Amino acid sequence: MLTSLQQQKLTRYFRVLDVDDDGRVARADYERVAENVRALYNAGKRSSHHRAIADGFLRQWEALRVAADTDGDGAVDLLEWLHYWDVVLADNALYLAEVAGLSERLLELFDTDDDGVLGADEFCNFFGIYGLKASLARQVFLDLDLDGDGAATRQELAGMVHEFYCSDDPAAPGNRLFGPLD
Ligand SMILES: [Ca+2]
Ligand SMILES: [Ca+2]
Ligand SMILES: [Ca+2]
Repeated sequence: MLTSLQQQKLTRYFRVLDVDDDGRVARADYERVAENVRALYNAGKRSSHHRAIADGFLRQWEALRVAADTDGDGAVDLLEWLHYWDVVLADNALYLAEVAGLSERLLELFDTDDDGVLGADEFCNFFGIYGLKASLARQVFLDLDLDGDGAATRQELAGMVHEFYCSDDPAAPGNRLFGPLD
């Protein structure tokens, strides 16, 4: 069973992924994010780099669709999404794969200066591809950067992701990984 804090956090995450704001997470949302990442990297529309980015996002979408679109209508609605996470968070192996995947993906996509950590500007890019404001990203980053060194390491990211999914402490900074809760 998801706690009410987990439901709030996962609902926030759902709203972030629903880039076109139609109340469902679907292929079109992932395509839009892939396009934003392409623009961020300034990759040409037909370049192999663009293909690799787009393919990566479409693979993610396919995996989510197969696992979470239980009524088979080609989109994941909020109830399907919450049910999916209820299952994943109750299964240690599934959970570990998700968490490792998310923090690795954040570094892989956004550590553009290749120093192995996410800086504030890189974190802003992460929010940016979902159409979220840089000012919000900076505020969240300050919050997450507990030791104040201006960088989020792989280990810190994994900790935030873990707090995001699992913490039941309303004050845990990782709760706001995808922005403030309503
Ligand atoms: Ca959508
Ligand atoms: Ca569905
Ligand atoms: Ca970096």
